[in-house]
Amino acid sequence: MDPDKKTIFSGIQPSGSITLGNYLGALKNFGKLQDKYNCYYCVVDMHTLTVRQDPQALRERSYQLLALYLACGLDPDKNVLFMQSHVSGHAELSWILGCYTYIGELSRMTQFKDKSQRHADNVNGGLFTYPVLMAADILLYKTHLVPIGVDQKQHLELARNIAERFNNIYGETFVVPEPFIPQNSAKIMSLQEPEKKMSKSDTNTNNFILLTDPEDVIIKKFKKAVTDSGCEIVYDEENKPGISNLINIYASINDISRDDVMKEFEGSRYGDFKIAVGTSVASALAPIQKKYFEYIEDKGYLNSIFNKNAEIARENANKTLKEVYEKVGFIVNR
Ligand code: ATP
Ligand code: LTN
Repeated sequence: MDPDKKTIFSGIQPSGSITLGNYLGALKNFGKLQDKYNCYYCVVDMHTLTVRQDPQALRERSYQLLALYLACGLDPDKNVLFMQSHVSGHAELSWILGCYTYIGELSRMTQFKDKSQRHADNVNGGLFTYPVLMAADILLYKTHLVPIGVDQKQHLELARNIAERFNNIYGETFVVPEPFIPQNSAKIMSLQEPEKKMSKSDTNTNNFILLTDPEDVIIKKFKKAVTDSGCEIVYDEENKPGISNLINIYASINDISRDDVMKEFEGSRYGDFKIAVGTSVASALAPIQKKYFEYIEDKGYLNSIFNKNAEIARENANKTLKEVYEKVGFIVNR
């Protein structure tokens, strides 16, 4: 770790197949930051247990996520790519931070309210304290910047509040992290129901594009995407959520602005625009898919990355934990 560089931490749950929303909202940005910052990108497996998981599928999806990190261009020598459960410090710090978090704060989290409605038969303690574990992930590495989609902003604000509260009591300990949220792709919406977020746990497969979807499936899903009345390709989130979402996707996948997209497609028909979006997405994903299918075959290599990086993460996590243990008054024996 270069002491002159600031630190980045982000995590994705291996709770399903990764969507275009995860890619444009988070993953695509990760690679851009690897030269300027010390970067930790975590497979946050412990978070997934807040919803029931099939053990074998969870293990497989954890490898798949690492293979995707690599396929998206994250260099394993420049980024600490690791599994949350390999570093016990995440759970240890989470316990401590939980004692500095109020039930009122956790009750206000919209993801908790949303997921406890969707999984009403399993509203467990982990689902409620989920944001504390997320705060521990981030604060453990004295993170400056957290690349996330806009749906995670509320959790990040809570992490900031916890860090400030702890620092006020015990003196400067944690860095108070800032969110890093992309402009055009902070919230990619569902293709069939553009008023809700594209989500990998959606039951309707036409709502999302998976990073591993073949080209014909991608184009078919975009052709079927719900658009709005009217015929102009203009950005208007409120009155034209479907077209606005497609404009965001096209802008973000091609690294251009919304205005550029509107200029390019001035006078075009919805149908032609949808095909152009599908083609752009498919061609951007093709090289990622090729690499992904190579990496996923090589479990030995994936395990070697997990093992090497768990050690690096552990070493840095331990430094923070030791400092925290001392500050709260434990007899340190680590
Ligand atoms: P689920 O859909 O099962 O609730 P998720 O995809 O929202 O899961 P994660 O896998 O943990 O949750 O998300 C990883 C990252 O992707 C987070 O930074 C999140 O903000 C971002 N993200 C998720 N969905 C979108 C989306 N539709 N648009 C932009 N960013 C997203
Ligand atoms: N809560 C996030 C995943 C997550 C995360 C993190 C993101 C867990 N720990 C730390 C950024 C930093 C989610 O559900 N998308």
